[in-house]
Amino acid sequence: MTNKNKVALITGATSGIGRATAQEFAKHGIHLVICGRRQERLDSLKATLSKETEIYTLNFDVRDRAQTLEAIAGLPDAFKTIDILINNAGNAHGLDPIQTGDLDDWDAMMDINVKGLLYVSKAIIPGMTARQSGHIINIGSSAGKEVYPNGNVYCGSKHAVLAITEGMRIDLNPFGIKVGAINPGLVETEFSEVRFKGDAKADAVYKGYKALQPEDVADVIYFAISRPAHVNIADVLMFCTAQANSTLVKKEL
Ligand code: NDP
Ligand code: 8X3
Repeated sequence: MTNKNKVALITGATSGIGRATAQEFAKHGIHLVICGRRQERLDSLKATLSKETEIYTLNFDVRDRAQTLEAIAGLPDAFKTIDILINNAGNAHGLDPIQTGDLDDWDAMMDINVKGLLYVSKAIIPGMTARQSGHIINIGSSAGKEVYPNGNVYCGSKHAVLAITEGMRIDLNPFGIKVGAINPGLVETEFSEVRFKGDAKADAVYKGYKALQPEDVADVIYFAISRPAHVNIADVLMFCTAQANSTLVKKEL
């Protein structure tokens, strides 16, 4: 199915999976609303991708409900009709046992990964239901299917993303809106730098094996949005070959 000239809004487009998805979508002529908090990165991505498609940047923090709703409501006419929503913004904050976990980390993960995804969706779904068309892809995680040691709250936030995805698919079914989740395992992005707050521990996470690259996930996202109208990719779990599950990764050190 051609998506040329459709409009996609991608949260977390300043880095990693979101940026790779913007790059992939641009190749196919999809018009893009790229979102994030780091304006200089949005500007530089816009400068590059404008050679291929129409780009609009939106700077907001998904934790801020009013800012999120206002930013999306204020989109110019050419970008207002969102056909495809990629709910990708999110991160892990910390990797601590529940008894010593940091409350600010917990707030960040629940506020960004769960509530932020809901705020963005709330701003966009009414347009989709009115038009009786649309496609929403939520970026979950293998951590949404399996809990691992010290993953407690991050895993909880991603389990919530999967439950919300299923709820969206049920409630939006009468409107013909597609909803699905793409759930990667380890992907080499800035994810671990954020999780470990710049600590050197982050360097070890992707050493000794070939992790998924953000482009690998973007490929699958594009595959999902380019199926025929009657096909909905509801749920994908993807790992790099070296990873068998959340705790078993074959490393050569
Ligand atoms: P990155 O850290 O590379 O990218 C995270 C993106 O989220 C950035 O663009 C960042 O933009 C945005 N973001 C973070 N917090 C906020 C906020 N408060 N408001 C708005 N935007 C925000 O990580 P990934 O690309 O790896 O992560 C993308 C998604 O993929 C996340 O949902 C993550 O949980 C999921 N995932 C990642 C895996 C991995 O191993 N890397 C595996 C499975 C799932 P900015 O800072 O500019 O606001
Ligand atoms: C990111 C993958 O294994 O670090 O969601 O939780 S993991």
